[in-house]
Amino acid sequence: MIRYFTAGESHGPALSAIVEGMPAGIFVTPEEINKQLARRQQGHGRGGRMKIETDKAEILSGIRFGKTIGSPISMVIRNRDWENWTTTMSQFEKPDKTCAKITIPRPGHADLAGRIKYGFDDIRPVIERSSARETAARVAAGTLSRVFLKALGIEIGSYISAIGSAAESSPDKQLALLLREGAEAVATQADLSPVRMLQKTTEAQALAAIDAASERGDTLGGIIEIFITGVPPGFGSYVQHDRRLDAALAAAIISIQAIKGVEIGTAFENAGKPGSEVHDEFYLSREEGVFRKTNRSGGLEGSMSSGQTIHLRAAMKPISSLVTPLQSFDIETLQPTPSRFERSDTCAVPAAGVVTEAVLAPVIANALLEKLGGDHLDEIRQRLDLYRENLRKTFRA
Ligand code: EPS
Repeated sequence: MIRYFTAGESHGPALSAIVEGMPAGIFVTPEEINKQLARRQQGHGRGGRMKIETDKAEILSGIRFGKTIGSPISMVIRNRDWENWTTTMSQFEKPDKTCAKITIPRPGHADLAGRIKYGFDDIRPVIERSSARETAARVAAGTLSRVFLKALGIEIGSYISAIGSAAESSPDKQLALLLREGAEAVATQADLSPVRMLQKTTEAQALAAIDAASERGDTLGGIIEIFITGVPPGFGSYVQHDRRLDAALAAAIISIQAIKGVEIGTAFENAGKPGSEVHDEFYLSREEGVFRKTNRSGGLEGSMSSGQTIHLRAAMKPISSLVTPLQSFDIETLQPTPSRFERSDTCAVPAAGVVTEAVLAPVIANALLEKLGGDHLDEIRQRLDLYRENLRKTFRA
């Protein structure tokens, strides 16, 4: 069972992650982790922090001669910005008079609920840990599972289908062709766009929308399309609530900062249609065995993988730190006051797509380990090859 924890404040010395339960024998390079961290920093509409940081992971344990050894893997991502925050975020010195308390919560962020929960008289500690900065550590941690899955022919990729009102007309044949290569082909193609979109017309509309939002001191959210290819049928289980794969996948996505909606396949569209226009009917052929001509279920049936491409959709709310203030109040004076601006992004939807890929990898890796077990990549690969071989012989017309 793969588990991970992250630690670190946005403006503290560093972020860190500990990943427990990775099987042994997986080839890991800092370059692969740093490639994913670099992907997370991209995107038109990212804020000033991305000009300060060049996120890189320092691996401190769990790897020998380039391969995992089954023990916990710990990593650190230094915050270059820390040198500008050593007073405000001092660990042991007492706050000096230059360290102004934050007493005006940002509507939409963790500020007010966090202050109430912990009873702080200064909202700074809430801002620091609730920041989307933490997702850098999650990308580092999730990349280990991503590499493990890739070695077994399972790939994860995403692209952005909407930013603000700029939304693609419908997934076109380009997406189908990319998915035939594997989900990473979708991510690679999306990465060529400054907003990680596949359609040039939608990209142009999104770039204009982001610039217009920035001009008026506003922010934008959007929709992320996530795909997982190569997952055989039968991962997850319907027998207990905490073994349902769709629930675990949805929970991982919803746990990302600013993600407020998750959809499996075209669930909300399906909800408005009769079953006869929704359920993916079964067909048989000698070459493919059982196949379907549609995938409205998003590759998940009865909370198990169906063997089709897993397709999830995520809705990201517009970032909560606006240059143009919203109505707020001062928690000390209880006087109405405009919200304060905390440096941020105009739009971080492209980056959030990279984060969704990283947080889903451990979920799929755990579903694979639950189904097949194993402590070393070679042992697990043998078991998966046998499972796939048996599937190839099943339901052959
Ligand atoms: C982010 C780091 C943060 C924010 C942003 C994303 O850095 P800083 O607070 O120093 O500017 O820019 O965080 C948010 C959008 C948020 O709402 O918390 C990052 O590394 O992704």
